[in-house]
Amino acid sequence: MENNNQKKRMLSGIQPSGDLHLGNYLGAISNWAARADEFDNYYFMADLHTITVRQEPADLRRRSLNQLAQYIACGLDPEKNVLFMQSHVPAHSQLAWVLNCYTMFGELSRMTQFKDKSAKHKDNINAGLFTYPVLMAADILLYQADYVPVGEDQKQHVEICRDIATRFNGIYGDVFKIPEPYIPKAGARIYGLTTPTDKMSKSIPDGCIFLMDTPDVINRKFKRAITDSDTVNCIRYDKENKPGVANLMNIYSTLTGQSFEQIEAEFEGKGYGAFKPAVAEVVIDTLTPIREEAERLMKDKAYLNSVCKDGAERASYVANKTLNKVYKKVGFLMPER
Ligand code: ATP
Ligand code: LTN
Repeated sequence: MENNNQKKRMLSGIQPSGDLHLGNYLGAISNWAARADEFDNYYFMADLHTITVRQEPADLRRRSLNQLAQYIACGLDPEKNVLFMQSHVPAHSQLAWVLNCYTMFGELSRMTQFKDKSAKHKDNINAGLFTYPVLMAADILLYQADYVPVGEDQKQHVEICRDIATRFNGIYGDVFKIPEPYIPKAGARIYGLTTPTDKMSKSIPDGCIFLMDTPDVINRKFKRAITDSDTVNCIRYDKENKPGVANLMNIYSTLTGQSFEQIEAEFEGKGYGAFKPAVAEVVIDTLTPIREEAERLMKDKAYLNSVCKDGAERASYVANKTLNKVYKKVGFLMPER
């Protein structure tokens, strides 16, 4: 379980299956960037996971590189974080195969994401969609990660990873570090602006604020945000009866650091007409510098490619050490050198 560095290790990834949005930023990426000095950090584009749903190859390639530019623009400095493409480190696929043989059909059948995605993509319920959590476990365990910073919806995947690692360690000794999910207190689940009881997701673009949205688009989306189903036009945190307002308050609170009580006091006597533009404004203030920096980086393909190359080398070094250990433990004959 080597990690000679004294710092604890953080690792996470996002699928380049669409453009990054405010949910990804508040639930995941902003927490990665905020902790860069404290931890030893590995972040990747989960492109292998992305093909569990059919993709247009040219789009996938473009989005993978754009996502890297957006990671950097969100504050992930490639000097302080190992940034890489999952498919550039073959050990991910190699360990996933081994772990497939230590994961049970029953436990994979219970995964919420599998149930949701197979309901959504009825014509393509492929084996990759089913074994998605095993590849994710390989991603995490290869790096002996201590913490996996993700939004709440990914907690179940980190839990099955812990179960697989514990099972494997039970047979072969301490091969894998058992990771912990690292879920932010604020922003763990941002809901869609037009569907405030479902998580904000790229699949409902009208209610989703993308990192690359311009101020005009952001203003328009907030203007159309659903506020509540009762008729009382006041700013009060009531998740049950006013989920739309609660979601806007959560976004505002996460970005400004104000508590719900402070927000209620600030908007006392004012209605949604004042609150919605105020939320839009703090979102625009946060996202504008990110968008501008990402646009600049997206034009510099040579730089992005050099970050990928360096990241893949540094990641492979760590990943291959774990993979070799696993290969020895399970009894594979090591090739003569
Ligand atoms: P999909 O639309 O396919 O479900 P997504 O856009 O929700 O995807 P993922 O790739 O599933 O994004 O998630 C990437 C990371 O962002 C994960 O750590 C996830 O927990 C986090 N995340 C995604 N959506 C939200 C959200 N609405 N609120 C908080 N965190 C989120
Ligand atoms: N399933 C994750 C993406 C992901 C991931 C990982 C996250 C793939 N491998 C390893 C953390 C650690 C999602 O965000 N949808």
